[in-house]
Amino acid sequence: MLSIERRVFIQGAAAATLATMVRPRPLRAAESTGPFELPPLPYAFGALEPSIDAATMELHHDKHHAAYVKNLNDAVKDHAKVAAMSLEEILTNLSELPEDIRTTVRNNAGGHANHSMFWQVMGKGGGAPEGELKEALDSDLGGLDKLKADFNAKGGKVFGSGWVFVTVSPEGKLALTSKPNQDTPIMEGERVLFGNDVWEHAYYLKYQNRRPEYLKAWWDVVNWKAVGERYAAAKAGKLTI
Ligand code: MN3
Repeated sequence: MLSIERRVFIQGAAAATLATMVRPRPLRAAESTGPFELPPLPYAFGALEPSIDAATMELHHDKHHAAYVKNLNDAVKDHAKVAAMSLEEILTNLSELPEDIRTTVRNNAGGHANHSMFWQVMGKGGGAPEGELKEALDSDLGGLDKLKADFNAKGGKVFGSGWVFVTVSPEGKLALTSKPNQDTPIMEGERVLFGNDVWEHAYYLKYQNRRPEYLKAWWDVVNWKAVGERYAAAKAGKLTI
């Protein structure tokens, strides 16, 4: 015969099991079923208004970025060796990946890396470049005003989807570049200091076809503190994506 304590325990355990069964699963932006996860947006969807509207941010993070993560997880599902690699390792070793998943992984690992960086380098009240970062912007890119003009001109020339990036060498030297689709300078062994997404999904709801207006407004939400931290990390050899 069961002791009272034991019966209470069993009843409690059964109730707990039932509760687990009927409780709805928590809703998440992306149901992650693989090694790669969607990083949470580090601010509210509306935090970058009016430069970037809340609806664009929600779609861009919760749908577009989430899709890159899901597609990447699906692609590596039957490739344990690739699934065990870091995002950075994958992006710097694309030519060694199995051919049947190479293009899918290129697009979606690139998209995952690019957007993970993108959320991080934006924010409200991002201040101004300081210290070594400011010195490098001045000496390598002609200062912030010239950088903005050159960066926006490059962004305006990207045909279709792509990104504009400022890369940073291990010595802290900066350079301006653009890439098509979800490619990233990481694929050539370089490091990305920051970048802007010029695909229409990044701005179309608010700016429609006026990409130059979006490019101009975007500078108001660059988080220079975060960029400064990435600059220091790059010089310390610790910047990955
Ligand atoms: Mn995008």
